[in-house]
Amino acid sequence: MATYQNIFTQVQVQGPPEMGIALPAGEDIRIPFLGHTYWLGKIGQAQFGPVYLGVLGTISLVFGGLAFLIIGLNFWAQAGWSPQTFMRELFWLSLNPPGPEYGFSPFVPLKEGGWFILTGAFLTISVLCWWARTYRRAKALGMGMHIPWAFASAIWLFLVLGFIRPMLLGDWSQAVPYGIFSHLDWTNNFSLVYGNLFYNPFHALSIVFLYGSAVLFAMHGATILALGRYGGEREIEQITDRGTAAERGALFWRWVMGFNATFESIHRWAWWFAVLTTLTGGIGILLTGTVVDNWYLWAQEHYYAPTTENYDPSGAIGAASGQ
Ligand code: 07D
Repeated sequence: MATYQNIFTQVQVQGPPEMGIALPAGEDIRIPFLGHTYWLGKIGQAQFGPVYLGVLGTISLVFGGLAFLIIGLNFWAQAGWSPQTFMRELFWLSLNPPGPEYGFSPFVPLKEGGWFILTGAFLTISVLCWWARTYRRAKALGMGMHIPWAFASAIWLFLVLGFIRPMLLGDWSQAVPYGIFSHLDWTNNFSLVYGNLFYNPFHALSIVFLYGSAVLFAMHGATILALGRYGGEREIEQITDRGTAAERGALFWRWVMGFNATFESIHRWAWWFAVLTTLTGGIGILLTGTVVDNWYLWAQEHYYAPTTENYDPSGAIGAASGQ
């Protein structure tokens, strides 16, 4: 019976659910939410469950659900409790932070931004409990801590945007609103107010890692799929073998670009690129308005944005100096 499945697998085997390793008595609080679906099997494992929810998972879902509910009810109130208006205006509705007159006070009337603070607190509890859950489940399974630390990097950016930076500036109104278009407008506005975020080197780094992650993921995903006919998806087993899918993949990249990542190191490349996207991003946002007020002026001071002295759209200066 085939143990490994990939996108080319045409046969779906169904049997009694695979329960995974046995857990010590008293610790087995997995919810027997179990079954098989044909369509899940098309994109991954056909079996779903059992789900290990536990205390942290339950707290996380409750607080995440409350945050979602508060946002939804605020939207609904803004729509005058009309379902039609709610649906029509959904993308424009927004739960906004308190105005600057409230500073960073935790005591703000609910309708003036208090709901926003409460939502942020609940969402943060939810995200942090989910993080602790990834940590504890990874430990329980004897895994490395790569997933929790990567997730922590994303949470770092989330906290910088919604809590740490507003706290440092003593101003809730700096936080990102909860709304579809409103958070897009916030993002655009942030860039404009602080002199064009493109000139923030950490935003640039973050983009490098974001785009780099996409490229690495595409390269690696494509390589493994292309090696599927040789069992390439059995990645780790193949690291040291010669004449295998792994060796063909390595050879391909060495032939094409003179260098190949190993089957192990490609995952380190991908992990670091993904983690550095939000790590550098958080640094960039934290510096904005705290250390640097205008990235364009900052770039002029550091000789990589044109100043009135060296701005020369005609190219005449370069031509005169023989460049
Ligand atoms: C946001 C944080 C982790 C999220 C977590 C999830 C829940 C669910 C549930 C509500 C994604 C928690 C939430 C569990 C919620 C309920 C119920 C990760 C996040 C833990 N930019 N830009 C980036 C590009 C421009 C601006 C990053 C490109 C303009 C601002 C990235 C372009 C302007 C910020 C990036 C471009 C501008 C960013 C995000 C091109 C105006 C940020 C990385 C080609 C539009 C953020 C340093 C990421 C950042 C950010 C890319 C242009 C503004 C690299 C490609 C010039 C204000 N931009 N950007 O992974 O980190 O986010 O900046 O034009 O804050 Mg930018």
